[in-house]
Amino acid sequence: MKIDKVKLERLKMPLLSPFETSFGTETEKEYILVSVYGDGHVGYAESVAMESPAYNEETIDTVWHVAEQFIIPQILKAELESPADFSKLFSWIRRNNMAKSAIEGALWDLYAKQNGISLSKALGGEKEEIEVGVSIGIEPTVEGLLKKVEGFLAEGYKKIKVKIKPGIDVDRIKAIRETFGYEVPLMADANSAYTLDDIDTLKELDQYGLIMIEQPLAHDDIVDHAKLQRELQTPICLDESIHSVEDARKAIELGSCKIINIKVGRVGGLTEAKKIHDLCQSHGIPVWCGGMLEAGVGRAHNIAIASLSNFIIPGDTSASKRYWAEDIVEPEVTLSKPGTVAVPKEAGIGYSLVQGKVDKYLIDAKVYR
Ligand code: OSB
Ligand code: MG
Repeated sequence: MKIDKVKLERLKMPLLSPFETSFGTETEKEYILVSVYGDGHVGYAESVAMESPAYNEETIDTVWHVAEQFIIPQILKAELESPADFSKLFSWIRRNNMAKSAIEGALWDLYAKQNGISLSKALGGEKEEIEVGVSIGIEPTVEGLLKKVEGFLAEGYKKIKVKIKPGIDVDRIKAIRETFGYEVPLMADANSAYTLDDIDTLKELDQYGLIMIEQPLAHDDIVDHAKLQRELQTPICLDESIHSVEDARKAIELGSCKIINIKVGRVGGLTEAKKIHDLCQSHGIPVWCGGMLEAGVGRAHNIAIASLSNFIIPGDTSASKRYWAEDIVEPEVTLSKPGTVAVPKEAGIGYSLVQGKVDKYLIDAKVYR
């Protein structure tokens, strides 16, 4: 693969409604769209880094910096056989996984297009459709939360994930169970908001038959999570703590979790995501694909990776209209039937960019040759 040109574009899109987590509230989404050009094709990817380093240490600006100064110059000179070689080439760069993933993902799309196969197929995906759920932020009121849950259940979403934080937790989960029953596939995501001192609250949550509790403890912990898992019936799922297949191996060995949320950006790219998928599969650990409020290009990548066979639990890849008045891709991401997204068969990510919409939300751009 010879790369002729790389383009970084910074977009800012308003969210339909604010999204609150234990670490902050988003009202609009800024992100970097990456285009890599080679052999007459263009590969796309979306960086999932946010404006502030609250979910992890990266930001939109650090991704731009690391991509511009270190990754793109080397990629323009390199002769890659396949995007699977990317991680070896850039193992000298410590972490900066979202920066790596943004470029690697675009190379995967380009590679699939050059070979006339879907990104799903290029990655070894087997499913023709994936089951999806929806992530709901911390709503100002219980009533507001119940309304949202009702609407998403009506759309057929196969998993309801609710954000929690200390003081806004048991009441929310209890209200959902009392209103909609125990059949609803329900989980909570704490985004690292608790410590082992909160064990009583976490044990209380244990009564509600949650499919899992996601990242209850510190973002960089796997030891306390192992202690907590021994005290809980509910499976713990790790998100923030897992940055690599090595992290996953250690967490599984320690018993820190029974489920892993794979986010391609957090782990440095599709190649590493697939390695984590394979490792978990060999240990009987189910995985699912998380989200970072992606627009269409990021969602397309999530759909492709979630087509691998051990993505057993519905992911957070809800339809475009969950967050956006209009998406920048065509077709928009929609549910092919309730709670289900069809995996595109077209070459690459299987979604096209609508240039007029990219331009509408564009706030910065730069081309590298
Ligand atoms: O922890 O999964 C998370 C959004 C931003 C940062 C972290 C997380 C999330 C979500 C939203 O839960 C998932 C989505 O709908 O994209
Ligand atoms: Mg999470």
